[in-house]
Amino acid sequence: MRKRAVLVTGANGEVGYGLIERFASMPGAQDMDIIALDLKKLDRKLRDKCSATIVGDILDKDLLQRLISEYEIHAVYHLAALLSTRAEFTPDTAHRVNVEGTLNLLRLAHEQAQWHGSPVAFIFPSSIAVYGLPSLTVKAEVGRVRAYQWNFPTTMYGCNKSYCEHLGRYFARHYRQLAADRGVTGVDFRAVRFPGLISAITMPSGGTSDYAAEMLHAAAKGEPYACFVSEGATIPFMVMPDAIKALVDLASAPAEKLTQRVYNVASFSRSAGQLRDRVVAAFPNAKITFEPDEPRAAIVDTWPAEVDDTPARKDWGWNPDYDADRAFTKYLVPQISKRYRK
Ligand code: AKB
Repeated sequence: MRKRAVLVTGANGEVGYGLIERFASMPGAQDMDIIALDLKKLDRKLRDKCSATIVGDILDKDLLQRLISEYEIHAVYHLAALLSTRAEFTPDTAHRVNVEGTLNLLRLAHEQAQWHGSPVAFIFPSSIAVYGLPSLTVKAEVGRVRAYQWNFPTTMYGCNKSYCEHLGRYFARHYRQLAADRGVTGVDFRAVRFPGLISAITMPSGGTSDYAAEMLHAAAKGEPYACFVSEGATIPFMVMPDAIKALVDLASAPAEKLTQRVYNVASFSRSAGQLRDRVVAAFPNAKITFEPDEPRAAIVDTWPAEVDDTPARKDWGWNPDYDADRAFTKYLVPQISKRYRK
């Protein structure tokens, strides 16, 4: 008999790296096959934690069909995506990867559910990029934004994530609604809207919130850093351990507890200047300047300064382990210092 499998796409990315590490340490890990799929060969440190590491494209339908034939997939963590800055340079490719790739995975989840007869959890990282505030004045006025407010994305990535949230709801409740043999859709779609994520272990690439991590890693390496947003640019952030916690906690929440399929999750909001102050406090020789790249900075200005994550706290007990103080003192600074210690 085939073991129950969890498929992680974008496994070599920042979130994938942390998620596979977490899966491997969970009780019962040996009872679950971890299938890691990425365009690039999986990092050596992760390969031995996975039952299968597949170098492939989520746009390759033949590959996905082979996964359906070989594994009994009960959960999909679909992390593969082109992030907001990279997506602006290649919007058509971003649409294909971020939307058509997601559609392919939703179809895979539906087909798997039909084969083994139980729901397939489809865990999806959406983003604060789905929001679009029209000006800094409005951004200052609106304060903590709720999930249904200001859903006017200003980037291809934000449009992609917003549409994929709707696709997930569609597959969870309406897919094949006119078919004679409809059956159950079987796709248990659940999403969190991530803020800017900061990892001490990996470096981000292609995001517009990357300046926080770039600043910190540069300081730890003793390299100068020119920040591409202004000192006052403020958005919510979260360190990677809390991002992994959010995905795993949402996935394990009883379905009857959930009143939504898409949730805001928050940890701490800080301006780029406040982040600089914390970085300099930890690395006094850090050379951090502010040289705004106006178009990229303007994207960050459309994202909310804070989001309201009350529904996640009420429905499935969301509660971050790291506020700003603990993020720097207990995770970022000690881990990054160890990473770059000469
Ligand atoms: C990005 O900057 O594109 C991402 C995000 C905010 O979702 N980190």
